[in-house]
Amino acid sequence: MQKRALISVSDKTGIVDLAKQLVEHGIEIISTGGTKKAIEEAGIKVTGISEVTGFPEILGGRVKTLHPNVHGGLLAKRSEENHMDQLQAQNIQPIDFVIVNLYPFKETISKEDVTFDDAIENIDIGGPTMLRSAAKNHQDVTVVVDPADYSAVIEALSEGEISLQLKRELAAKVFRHTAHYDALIADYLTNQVGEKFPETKTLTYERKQTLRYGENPHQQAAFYADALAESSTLVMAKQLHGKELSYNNIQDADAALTIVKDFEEPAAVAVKHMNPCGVGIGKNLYDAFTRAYAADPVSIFGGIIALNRSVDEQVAEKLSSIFLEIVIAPAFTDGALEILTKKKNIRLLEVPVKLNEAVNQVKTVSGGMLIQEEDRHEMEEHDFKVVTERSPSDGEWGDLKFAWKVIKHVKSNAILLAKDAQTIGVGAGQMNRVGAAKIAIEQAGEKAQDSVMASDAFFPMADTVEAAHEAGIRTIIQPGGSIRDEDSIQKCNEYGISMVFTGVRHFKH
Ligand code: 93A
Repeated sequence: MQKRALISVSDKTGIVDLAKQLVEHGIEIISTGGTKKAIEEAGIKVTGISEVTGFPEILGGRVKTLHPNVHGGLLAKRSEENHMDQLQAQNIQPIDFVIVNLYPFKETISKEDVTFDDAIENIDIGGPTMLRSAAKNHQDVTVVVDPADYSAVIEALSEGEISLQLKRELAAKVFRHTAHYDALIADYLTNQVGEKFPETKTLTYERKQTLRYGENPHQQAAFYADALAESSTLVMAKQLHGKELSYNNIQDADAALTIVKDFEEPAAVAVKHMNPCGVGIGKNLYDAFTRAYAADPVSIFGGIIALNRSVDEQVAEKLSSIFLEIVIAPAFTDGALEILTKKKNIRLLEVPVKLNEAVNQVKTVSGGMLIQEEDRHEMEEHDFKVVTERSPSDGEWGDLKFAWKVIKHVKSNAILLAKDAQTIGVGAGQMNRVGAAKIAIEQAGEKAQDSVMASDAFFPMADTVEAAHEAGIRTIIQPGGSIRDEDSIQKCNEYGISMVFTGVRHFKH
């Protein structure tokens, strides 16, 4: 029987070549309007879809292939006599190949000036329907959704027959593709009607990169991007220089970017193993980075740096004097690039540093996942409550608020010391609070004197105040809310320490 291929594609890449090869194998081509035109222009004979359906394309193309003559031809099982008899009775011919790619929905909604009507018009109905019919009946129909697979199909044809294995792989790809396509539409419409996380979120991720390995070389890994990610997110960052990002790089870079986004004033953040090891703010970027560096000149080695202003030559010189894995910034001047790209191994990422919409954080647990909004809590002035006899000085208030901003990015249990717009000690990820305090104090050394202390959660007992006092710390910020709060307040009063309660905690596990 005459074999037939239905070709209907929005992305016409490689389609003429494919059609030519199919014709050479004696296959008849059937096409929809635009596709037919493109193939005919190359001098290849094409049967119009209307000749198959006996129906014109109507509603401006909304209905062109949605017809039993098409879907009967796709869904009939060739091995089932009854199916074939019915085709014959209705004068329907089987279709053996389907080559379809869909209306460019994602490209359309990614345009800045997209209208709602444009988006809706780019929801493909007939295309996915053909793809799904053909994929369901892949035993008898070869279905190709990805132009990258054209050559494999032609090669198989030339060798005689398309194996069931290949047909099944192509069918699986189709269902992955249409599932993703629909999820994207669902996400878009959900956003449009303002229904938000968490009940309505469909998770629409696309593989961005297969990674060389995961956290360790014996773990396989890949990097997926939210299909609707905003331009200010890490997945959208442009890499200007350096080797491919690794799994650990991506996590650390994201941590650094997330912290630096919290600041409006010039800020610099150094991250190691997902925790900030130095954060500084200043009157300009150089000033801010100098502080972030001075915060912990040891840990910054091999670190990841995020900055919220354009990197100039002066900052670049300073950066290039240290061994760094990654520098992230909204821009680099030409002079800065010239300096930094002399270093072969440094990775430079350019991404707009601005607050994007709250991101949903996804974490897997065995057999499932957890999803939550990012911790974006911001304090109002009147939410800070002084609970001690002493009040912080003006200078201390500045450092307290700075420390409170940074602490929410430190893994719990977390204690952070700050002085003069820079972190000076970070105790992260400890199993008890006083342990975290001891680490932060030890790291700060003499600088702990007259610094401020922030704690991500309340003090279960007064031992952390005790440790603060011994180090010469003059003021503390913490959520409060422990049944033993009074013990800590009393101790502070005894030592002349001021303490501020925020009423909000910032666990980060
Ligand atoms: O508007 S549709 O949803 N209705 C249809 O019946 C239909 N059939 C194919 N879109 C339909 N298509 C799509 O048209 C295909 O998925 C393909 O993307 C596009 C090709 O149109 P043309 O050949 O006119 O360029």
